[in-house]
Amino acid sequence: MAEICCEVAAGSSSDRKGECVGDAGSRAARRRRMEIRRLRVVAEEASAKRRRLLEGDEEEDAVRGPAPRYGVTSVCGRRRDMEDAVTARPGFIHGHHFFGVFDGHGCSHVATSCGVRMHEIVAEEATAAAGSSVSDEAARWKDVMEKSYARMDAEAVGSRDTAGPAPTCRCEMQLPKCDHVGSTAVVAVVGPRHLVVANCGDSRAVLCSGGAAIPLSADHKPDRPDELERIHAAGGRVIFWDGARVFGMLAMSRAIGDSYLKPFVISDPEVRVVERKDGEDEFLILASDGLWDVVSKEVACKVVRACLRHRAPRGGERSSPTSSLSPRQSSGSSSGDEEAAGASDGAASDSDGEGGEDKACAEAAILLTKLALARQTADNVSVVVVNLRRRPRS
Ligand SMILES: [Mn+2]
Ligand SMILES: [Zn+2]
Repeated sequence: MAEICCEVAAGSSSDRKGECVGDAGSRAARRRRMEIRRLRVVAEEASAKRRRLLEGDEEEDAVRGPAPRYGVTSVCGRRRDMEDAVTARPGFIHGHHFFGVFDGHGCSHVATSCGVRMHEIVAEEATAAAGSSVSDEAARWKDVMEKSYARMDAEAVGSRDTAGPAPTCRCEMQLPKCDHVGSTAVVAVVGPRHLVVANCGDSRAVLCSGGAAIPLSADHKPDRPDELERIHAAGGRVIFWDGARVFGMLAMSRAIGDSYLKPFVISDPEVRVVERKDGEDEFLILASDGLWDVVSKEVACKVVRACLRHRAPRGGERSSPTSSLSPRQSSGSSSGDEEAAGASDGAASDSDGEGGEDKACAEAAILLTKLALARQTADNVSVVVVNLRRRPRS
């Protein structure tokens, strides 16, 4: 990893920068700067507290603690264009926390729209659903997510027709009809009792619980048997052209946007609602395929566990989070890691306070990203790590 030159740029609220510069043996191509955008999140606590998703708030308050600790990275990597977007909004509705990874294709603007809008839409739909007669929380969240994805898709497709700030994106050059643009969307809502994961496309959510790496999403690939059947039933075809692609074009069977491939490519999410298991649940990882193409969920969970373990207890001695990696993976990376960690000092709020952004989780996300880059991922890499261990109430 030492040969990777990466720049860790803190979020807009901070102008700190850190750099880990590769050794002299670096190839020019690898010297390309990789921006790690650490997204500083402003919790919208004030407005969120006024909203109520669930009934029986007093009871719910008993299991609500501070926002979970989390860390986020999103890097361009070896790609020419950055088309991923990520979102973290602790407290986006009362007692619930939103995380999302959006991996764009064709251009970045649909992923960017998802990053800006999805949590707002989900908050609106969840708030509206709070008054509904559906008592089953899993069914209610499924409905909320389905409505939210449909609205997000309509906005993404419709936004090209509406007036707005002049987009500066690449697909502007493909006008008049630029409908060959879309994005994956994997979204996690962490509630007091449940984890809700909605997915459309091939980004993934993995839960580490009881020492096991548990997938909470299943990729929408055109050759997945049920997806293939659905596409055929709609009159579509899947052609193998550098992998299975809908009409030989898109390598996924569901996405936000991509109106040119409707109704074969749909935006309906698959939704999983799982109960939280305190004592077993460790953390949640959301990431784009730039990570999962080169890092298995088991290895990813090992890396994150090592980072979180070495961070606890707070203020204690900490060894390198890379120490449990194989020599090849960790060789030469320690100085870079220290600088990356140092660079995050200003932006991360450590583990205390209400904020939720956390150094250990940020380190875990950065380390996973570096591992993907070291393993020659050809894609953008975006990673969100959410620590599911509850903090004691202050
Ligand atoms: Mn990707
Ligand atoms: Zn665009």
